[in-house]
Amino acid sequence: DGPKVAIVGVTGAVGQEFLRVLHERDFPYSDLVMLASARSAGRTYSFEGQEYTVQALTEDSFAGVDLALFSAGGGISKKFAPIASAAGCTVVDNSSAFRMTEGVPLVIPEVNPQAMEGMKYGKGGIVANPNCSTIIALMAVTPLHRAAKVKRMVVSTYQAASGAGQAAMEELEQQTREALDGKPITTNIFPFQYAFNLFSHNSPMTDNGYNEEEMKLVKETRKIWGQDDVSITGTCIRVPVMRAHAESINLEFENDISEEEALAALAAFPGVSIINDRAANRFPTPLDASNKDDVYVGRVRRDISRPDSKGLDIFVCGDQIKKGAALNAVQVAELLL
Ligand code: 2RA
Repeated sequence: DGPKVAIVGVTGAVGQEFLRVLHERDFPYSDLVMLASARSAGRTYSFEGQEYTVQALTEDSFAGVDLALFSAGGGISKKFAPIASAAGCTVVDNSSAFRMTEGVPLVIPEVNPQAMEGMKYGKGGIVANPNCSTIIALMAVTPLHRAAKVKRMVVSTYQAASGAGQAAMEELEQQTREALDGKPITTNIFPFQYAFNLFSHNSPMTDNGYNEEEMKLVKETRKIWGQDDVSITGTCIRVPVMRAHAESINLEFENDISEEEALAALAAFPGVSIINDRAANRFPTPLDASNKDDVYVGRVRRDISRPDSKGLDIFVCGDQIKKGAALNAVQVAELLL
């Protein structure tokens, strides 16, 4: 029978999505262990007809566990993923803790499964789940990259509240009600109004004027594609949308690529759906992508700012909690079976 699976951070938005995705994909676990902070220990969840009691995460939590899905923040991963790995438990880590660590594969299963070749559950090791905005961008851009080799990528993201956690989603809803009722706006998560507003991504600023979210796009793309010479820049923005990110992407290629070739490459790529109806002016929206597995791509058009056929503009929407986190991690776990 299958692996004994631990979920670290089970009470969070992604932790809860892990359960939904494990069920949807009929993941063949033999047993489940639900781990969270001491504060959450004792809470119970019923899952697939079984009652589970959340246990406090400790150094001994991984004895006999074959596979652990982590989504409890970088600090918890940094401390406990190596302990789990040393205990023979293979870790799929959704945090940023090990994404750029030499020797730790950073994997989107449809893009670079070969990076985790030979890894199996129960044998220890860590696989890093990329950042959500990276996953969503690369699900759309990789088929185009394979068709005509991306030379430069410019990404503008419109990121959902879910990326900032359950509390941010709740605050967005509360503020929207307050704004509509003309009541004072509650600002606990962000220092300004989020409802009917948008702002530069809340990740820390770095010394080159880019925030960490933008630098993740740059660094993770190069590692996942195994290509350091691709030029990448981005602007990440938080927008008042609940759980799906949208991204506007401009691409420059080494080789020619037509709109038809681009659409054919996208249509052939697993995990990508196309909404590109110019006649109806109908293209992907975050609500099309919410709670769906696929990443949705549209607005595929030749970049008219170039004199050649080496430029495209596209627009992408993907569910941040699902393909941006929990689904991708469970698909990685399926490669460990
Ligand atoms: C965000 N990428 O959307 C983060 C979530 N991991 O803020």
